[in-house]
Amino acid sequence: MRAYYFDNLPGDQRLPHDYVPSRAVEHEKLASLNVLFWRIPVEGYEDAVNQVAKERGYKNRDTINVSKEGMGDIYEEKIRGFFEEHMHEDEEIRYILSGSGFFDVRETPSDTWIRVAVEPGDLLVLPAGIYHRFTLDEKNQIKALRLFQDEPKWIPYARSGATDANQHRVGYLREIGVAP
Ligand code: KMT
Ligand code: NI
Repeated sequence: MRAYYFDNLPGDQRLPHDYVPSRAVEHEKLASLNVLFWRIPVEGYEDAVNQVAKERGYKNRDTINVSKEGMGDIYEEKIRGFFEEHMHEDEEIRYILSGSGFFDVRETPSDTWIRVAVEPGDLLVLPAGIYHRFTLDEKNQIKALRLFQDEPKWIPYARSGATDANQHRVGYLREIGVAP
């Protein structure tokens, strides 16, 4: 996983959008936004992923294959949807099995995008309430385990005045010390 500030230039979302020179983002910065990260080699990943799942109470999982082949007719629509800025009322937990892509997360309070480039072996946890989006990169394929605590709740809430007031959003801002 590599994280850096998104350059905000227009153009294909699948391009890196890295400043020149790159403006790297340290793992400590991500930690201060409550974004968690583990490296677990894919070869024999089961035990280590099970251990994290046990510690954090992730009882359910499935696999998602984001690619034209994996999704068929809904592919373009899904790609657009993933890239619309949104939040969830639960954590978004992804363990990358193959392929690669970009999770963009909002740094708060600056409201700037941080781009997190993920690759196989990365386990990323986005906290409930964080504004984020996802895109494939130019390789156009990613396969990931999606973990969740109880019943999967995939509802994306597009950023709006309503999500700014959502209790999970407000709770998140309190947790990272941005709201009183
Ligand atoms: C999501 O919710 O944005 C996704 O599941 C993206 C694909 S998982 C790498
Ligand atoms: Ni999401």
